[in-house]
Amino acid sequence: MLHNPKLDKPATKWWHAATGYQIYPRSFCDSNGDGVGDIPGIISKLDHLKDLGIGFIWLSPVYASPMADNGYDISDYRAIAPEFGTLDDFDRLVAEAKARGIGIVMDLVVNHSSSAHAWFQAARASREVAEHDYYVWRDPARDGGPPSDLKACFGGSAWTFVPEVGQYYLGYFSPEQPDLNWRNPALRREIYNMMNWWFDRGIAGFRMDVISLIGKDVDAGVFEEGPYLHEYLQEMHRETLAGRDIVTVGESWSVSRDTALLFCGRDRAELDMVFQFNHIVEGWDPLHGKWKPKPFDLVRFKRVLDAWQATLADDGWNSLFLSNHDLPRQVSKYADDGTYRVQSAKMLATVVHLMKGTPFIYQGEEIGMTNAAFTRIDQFRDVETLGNYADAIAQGITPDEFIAGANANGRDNARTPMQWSGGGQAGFTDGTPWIEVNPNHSEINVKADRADPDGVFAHYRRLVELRREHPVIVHGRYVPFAEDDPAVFAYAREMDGTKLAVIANFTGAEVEFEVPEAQSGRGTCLLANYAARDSLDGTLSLAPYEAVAVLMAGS
Ligand code: TEU
Ligand code: CA
Repeated sequence: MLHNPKLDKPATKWWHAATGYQIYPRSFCDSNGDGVGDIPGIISKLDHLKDLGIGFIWLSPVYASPMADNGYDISDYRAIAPEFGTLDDFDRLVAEAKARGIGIVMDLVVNHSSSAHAWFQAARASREVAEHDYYVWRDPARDGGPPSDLKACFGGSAWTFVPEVGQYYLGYFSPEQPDLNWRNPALRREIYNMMNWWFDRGIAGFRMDVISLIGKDVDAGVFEEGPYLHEYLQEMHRETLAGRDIVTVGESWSVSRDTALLFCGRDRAELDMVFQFNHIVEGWDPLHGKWKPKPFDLVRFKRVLDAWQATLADDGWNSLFLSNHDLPRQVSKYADDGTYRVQSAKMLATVVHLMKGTPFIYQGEEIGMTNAAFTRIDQFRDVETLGNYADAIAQGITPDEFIAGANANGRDNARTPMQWSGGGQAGFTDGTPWIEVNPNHSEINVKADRADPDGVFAHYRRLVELRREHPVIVHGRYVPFAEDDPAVFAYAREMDGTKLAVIANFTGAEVEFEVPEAQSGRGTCLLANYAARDSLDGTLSLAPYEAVAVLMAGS
């Protein structure tokens, strides 16, 4: 075979062996009793994260914002929201994290700004100013109505009329989040300068919000992965990312196995990884989406994750996650948040963290936090839930039906306050929290879990440590087995004669599992959520949600 220099093994980067941790600042820790989490609160909890062993924090947006979408609507890209703190607090966070070996990865939200951004305020007042073209404007339809019937993600029309200029602007998510016009080179320059300004403050990278939308062709109706996307990402790379020892993760709800390497292939000079959602959307109703989840199907779920492992086996890099601030709590969604909460939270973590890629822990996941169980619509806070509620009621869905869907899959599940202790308001705040704490904090909290040597935290800490200790976890080839087993998730990782086998029972029942001949053997148990096993041979009787990782001998 001809030697292709592009396919040489890339240098190992710090983030290959690191574990990420996502903080949703509003819900993490409130230092001043106003009910809203803040940066000084985060600093006060850095030792918790150091103990966990993580390499970097993905910090959801802390920029100045009217908080229509909790910071995913930025009104000043170079300022910190006063309710979260000051720029000094932010610099202190970077320094204090760095002193603990932790990088700060910021959230880059540049598909849209807030409607309160100075650019938009200028843009909406006149067609003559340069900023007008920073946004996406279209003339009214003949009847004066919106240019198309495009719906906004958070309910209502995606088009909003501004009488001052006689035009509609695009707000793909909501009217408070006008889309930026990436076709305008001056706008792109502004964004690159802003990114470099943050890099100069010492950040470790960016998570890029809905980045696959920036190359849209509005008139052609192509929004996701539009014709200009990769041109812009390559320009962004040249202008800001090149030569820096940082990490980038692009969020994309559309990226597929066919397009993943366009973002993160090593010859592309674009991004390091993508957050893809194929395994998440697999569990949604094809017609009614997230509000009507389908029953969990392990075989299909494995098929999606196995396929992504195969696609990015030799080029690109996977991000590994089941949870974030937009998703339900994983122990509630994929496992058992009742009787087997602790065992099943550990099982999920084992399966995810021992795959090839960079794992992300969402705040509270490391103690097995569960979904909220709201009963009234006024308990919800999320713009998506509330916006879709109005639309759903108008379509004849009953409030109870809607609330059931929101409890199963709504975003507020992940946004109830971090449960630090069993005390009042879970130790999150001395005041009244912006969203109710989960009443189960009396039982599920950091203090109690960490005091237990068999707690969920101890298991996560071990997983994070194992990744640093064993190159086979970072680089080994992923080899799934028993792919058609409806109850067990099983795979091996292999490298230079070393083999790690992972076997996990995804059900609340005892399961008999026949170890395939090729995977049989004895070794050292690296991790288990029941008694250690060192022999994988013949028929294993797996306890409910049992998970085991064995480093095979002779390897
Ligand atoms: O999310 C992208 C996005 O498309 C979500 O709205 C997603 O479809 C939804 O949450 C699934 O239920 C990103 C951010 O992660 C999210 O918090 C923001 O609201 C959104 O972009 C707009 O910035
Ligand atoms: Ca506060």
